[in-house]
Amino acid sequence: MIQSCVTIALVPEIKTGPWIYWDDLEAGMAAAAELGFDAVELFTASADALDPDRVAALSERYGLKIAAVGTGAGKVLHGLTLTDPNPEIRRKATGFIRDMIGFGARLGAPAIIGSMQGNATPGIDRPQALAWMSEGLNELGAFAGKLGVKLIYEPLNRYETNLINHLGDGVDLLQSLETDRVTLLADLFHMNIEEASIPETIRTCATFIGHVHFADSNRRPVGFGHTEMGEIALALQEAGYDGYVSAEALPWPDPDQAARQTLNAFRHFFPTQRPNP
Ligand SMILES: [Mn+2]
Repeated sequence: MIQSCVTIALVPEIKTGPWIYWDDLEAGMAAAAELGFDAVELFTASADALDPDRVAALSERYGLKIAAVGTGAGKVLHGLTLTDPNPEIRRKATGFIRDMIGFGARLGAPAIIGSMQGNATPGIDRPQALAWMSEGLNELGAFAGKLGVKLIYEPLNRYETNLINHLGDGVDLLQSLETDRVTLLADLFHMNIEEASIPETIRTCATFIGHVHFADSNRRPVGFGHTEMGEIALALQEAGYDGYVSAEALPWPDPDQAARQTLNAFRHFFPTQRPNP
């Protein structure tokens, strides 16, 4: 069953970004539940920014699952990536993500590695950077497995990383790992920039896709851009994808309308996916 999800950003230092609800966990969850979302995805400053018991209690109260937790704050706030040439920084990046995996696992939620994958920086060749990333993913994937959760790796568009920009290359990377606990994130905004055909790529890579970021061509909520979502939604359903489609989209024109637009789009494109439509 494909389920609907909406993002909540809880990092005070970050004022703009592709998240629908902002700053107040309970208000965001109450609004998401009121509209009828199945789950929320959380973007927090660190693993100890929220008490997992409190999140679990809110999850229970509002009937919302925790779909995933983002790790991007490790890069944005602390400059940590898995591919930094400095081994001390790579070690800290791994530790930051390890803690986030632990936090998510308390809620049954996988952690997402997006911007913390970093880049092949000047002077470092891409194979070396990919080797460092594989090292990190192997260690972190095994750790996630021990805690009973998956780890989600997200290919990003060329303006955000020079490592993996296509889902197909993400599949090759995953197949080269020692761990089988890592899945791919299909972010429809990144894919709109990079893939020749989003539906075709979804069909080819379907068994590796563990999470979907649901956004239009311009990162606005689905329906506010020019991505042809019908074929994409069909490809996900025909491929038997049974995870979340999570609105990692700009809060345009405002969080409430962005959330409504997303849920309307979800119900339109995935009409048979909800038990109680
Ligand atoms: Mn994303």
